Amino acid sequence: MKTALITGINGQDGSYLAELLLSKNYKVFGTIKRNSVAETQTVRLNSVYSKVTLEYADMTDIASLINILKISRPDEIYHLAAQSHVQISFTEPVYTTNANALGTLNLLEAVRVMCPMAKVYNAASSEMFGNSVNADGCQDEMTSMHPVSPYACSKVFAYNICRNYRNSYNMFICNGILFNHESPRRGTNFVTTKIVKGANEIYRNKKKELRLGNLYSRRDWGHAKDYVRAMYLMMQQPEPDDFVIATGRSNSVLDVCKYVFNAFGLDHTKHVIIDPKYFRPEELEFLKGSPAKANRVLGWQPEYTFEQLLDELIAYWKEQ
Ligand code: G4F
Repeated sequence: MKTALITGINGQDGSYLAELLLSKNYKVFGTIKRNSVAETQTVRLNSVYSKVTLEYADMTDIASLINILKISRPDEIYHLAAQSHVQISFTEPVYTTNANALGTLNLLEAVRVMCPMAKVYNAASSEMFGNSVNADGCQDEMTSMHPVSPYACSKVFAYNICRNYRNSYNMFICNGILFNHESPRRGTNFVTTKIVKGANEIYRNKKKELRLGNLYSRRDWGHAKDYVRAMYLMMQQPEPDDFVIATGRSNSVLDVCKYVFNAFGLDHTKHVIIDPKYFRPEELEFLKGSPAKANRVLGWQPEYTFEQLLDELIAYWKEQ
């Protein structure tokens, strides 16, 4: 039986990954960050709560990381914990950098000293590319990185320090450069869920409008379930490497609005209001990933289309 440790197990990806690893007979440990409302912290883990071992840990506190490594003795570490909201990273740039950049270094140092044979997956991000795009209109593993937010800068540091530790200490560390991925477990302040939840409230006459920021930015949206499968596959390779995980399709925020409002029988032009409050000081305009390397090396393909993903979100929020 293999043992896995998931940092940030109570997030969207952590919860799906825990389910996947348990189905493969792993013993699963996970870290959660203490917050003042403990009751709601583990709702995403309802289906696996009794089967995983949870410990408080904080990426900014290396002692807590040493503690969980000592308790769990993992074969595989999936490092997902982060301050993951791009706009909030402009409001809390120092915390974001401490948690995401130095937090990753804390983990690598703890692993290097305590269990250097453990494999490490690092949650890198398509945000790292900023507005750089290849001539073919995609981003891939070779695309240069020009981050445009404190979040993205912190992820570039984490990505690079992972490569540095891999090369310097011969550790098994891979970076998953994941493009946007969503699900019914996505937080309500990310745009897909905000739109579906908002349209549902308008449909039920609870609200009249939905206030959004930039409708013209484009993202490559996939389903979190497909993306955690890619994380697992990376960790089963003979050699550590970095992989872009994406669908190869780009849609605008406006496309999401049109599809979702239409599914509720609503006209988005009557309800969506542009509110500068949600504009970012610097915006990443266009993401479209090329998953060619992941297709070729990992045999990974997404199972959900953009429309199937939105249909699942709509069905979920209609039930709430
Ligand atoms: O849903 P978002 O907040 O996701 P964003 O910023 O692309 O980041 C997500 O994906 C990254 C991978 O590419 C992850 F690394 C990161 O952790 C996170 O999971 O925003 C998507 C787009 C942006 O262009 C934003 O400006 O939607 C635009 N948008 C327009 N109105 C809005 C809103 N975003 C949010 N959150 N809220 C709005 O009202």
